[in-house]
Amino acid sequence: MKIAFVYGAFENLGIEYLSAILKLHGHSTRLAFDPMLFNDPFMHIHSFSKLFDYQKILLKQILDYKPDMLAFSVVSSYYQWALKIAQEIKKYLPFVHITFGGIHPSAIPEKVLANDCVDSVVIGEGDNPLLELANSLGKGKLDHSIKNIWFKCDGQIIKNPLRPYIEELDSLPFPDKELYYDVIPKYKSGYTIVTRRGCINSCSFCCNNIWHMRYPGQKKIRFRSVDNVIMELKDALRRYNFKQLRINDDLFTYNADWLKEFSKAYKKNIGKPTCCFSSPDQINENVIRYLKDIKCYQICLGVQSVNPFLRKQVLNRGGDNKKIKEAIYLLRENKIRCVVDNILGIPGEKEEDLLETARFYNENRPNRICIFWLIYYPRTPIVDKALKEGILNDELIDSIEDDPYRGANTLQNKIHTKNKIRFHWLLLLLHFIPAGIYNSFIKKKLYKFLPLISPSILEALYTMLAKDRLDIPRKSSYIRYFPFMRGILKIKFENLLSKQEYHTHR
Ligand code: B12
Repeated sequence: MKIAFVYGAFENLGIEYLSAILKLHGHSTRLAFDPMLFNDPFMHIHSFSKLFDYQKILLKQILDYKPDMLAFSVVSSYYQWALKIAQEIKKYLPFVHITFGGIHPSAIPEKVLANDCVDSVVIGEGDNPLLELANSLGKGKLDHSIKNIWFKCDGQIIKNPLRPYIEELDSLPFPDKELYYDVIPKYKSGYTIVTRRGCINSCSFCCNNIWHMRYPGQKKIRFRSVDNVIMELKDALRRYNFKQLRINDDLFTYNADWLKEFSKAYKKNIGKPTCCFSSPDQINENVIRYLKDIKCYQICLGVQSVNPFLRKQVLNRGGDNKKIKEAIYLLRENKIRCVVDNILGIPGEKEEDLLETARFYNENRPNRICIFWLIYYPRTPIVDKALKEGILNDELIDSIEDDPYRGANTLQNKIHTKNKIRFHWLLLLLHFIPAGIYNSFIKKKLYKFLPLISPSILEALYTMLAKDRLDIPRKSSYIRYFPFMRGILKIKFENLLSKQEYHTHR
């Protein structure tokens, strides 16, 4: 069977795992990659995104490959994009099987399957279900009883139950990196890995809640063995000689015993700089020692809010401000860059809470403050909270399920009040203004004069250009710009020329 995975902008480990298991069982796979230039959640410039629009090229690539199955990995932000491609493909290849998997379809399978262009939806961990689907299609007779998959059959929806989680993560083949590197060779320099699946926390805005809901009573987190992770990394080092390692685990520092064993083995066998995600309450002297051993140059801490009420009661997160402060100082002392993630637009958040955030960071100054506007992802607990408080209504929930990202992070949004954009600017300005001046800026309420347009372009430029920030993992997503900009313009120019030639010949 020929299977084309369809995704955009970023490297996707989920797809790499799925491709690996399919290849291991004799299927062939290909990545249909849309670079989504100027059109991803970190940088959106409408006119530029139109100029570098890739959809027609992508469609042609898919049609040229002549796949037997199209597999879409769908995060909520790409749901509409995925539907559009699937609809177009169905016009040319009406019998190709199109399946949607990943977090968005796992949250709202009924809605996703209601689209004519979607033949099946895979819920939860997709490795074995997708393999069984490919095998069954390969035999020419679709098996409608595959666990984790919902199908449409004679006007009915077949809702198969989920199988348990894969207990032995070591039994999985290593992710198929070639799938991505064939398309974007530059991604080789930053190797991406997960050492576990799942997360122990249940933050109200986070999609890990979807997994907890789909797999009730099962372990929230499963670990690969240290040996297995090191084996993958040794192999990767030999093949790609990567320059740095990006660890995608939601809470990498969780489980100090595992971390201790890993750091020792990593130091001995791999020794490349790393970056990872964690939370302030996880950071202590011990953990720092292990992070130093794995040459961690940057850690991204989920703070989300420095207001204790919002953090605990609304976001369902632990930790206190003392701990956040300590984490920032400990990291600074040990020369590990500290990036803090914060959410703007939390239900119940007041102007004073935002000023408190600005004052807190002005005092403690982490290396980088990242701001994410709260996006209500389908079926996360914070949606229910917002519904109860009248922030959302049924109609808005419907629109969120169709396209949460467009609605929430832009100026046209109906959910967040526009004046909060000024606080986004205010927190961004902290990187450019000395502490004293910044303080009077707040005191004199000068932030009221900040513009009401999104600072995302400045943020992107800052990420790309500031020298000491060159290593931010996010920056890796900008690697794709140059080769694809050139490629797209070349194709568009050639098309234009061939059209002109056509006209003159006539
Ligand atoms: C690393 C990471 C990133 C990276 C790379 C993202 C990427 N691949 O596109 C970076 C830093 C760039 C990033 C950016 C963002 N991210 Co992010 N990210 C993650 C993180 C922490 C890990 C992803 C990962 O590697 N997982 C490991 C793999 C093995 O698991 P998996 O992807 O879930 O895949 C399995 C199943 O889902 C399923 N599956 C997946 N796809 C498919 C497809 C088919 C056909 C099948 C059958 C099965 C299947 O099978 C896979 C194997 O078992 C996740 C949280 C998480 N734990 O998943 C958030 C997460 C994916 N990100 C999230 C968000 C919101 C974002 C941003 C929008 C941030 C922002 N607010 O601006 C951006 C934009 C991302 C985008 N693509 O649109 C959300 C998505 C929520 C949603 N409903 O869409 C998540 C779930 C975190 C959360 N808050 O809940 N992110």
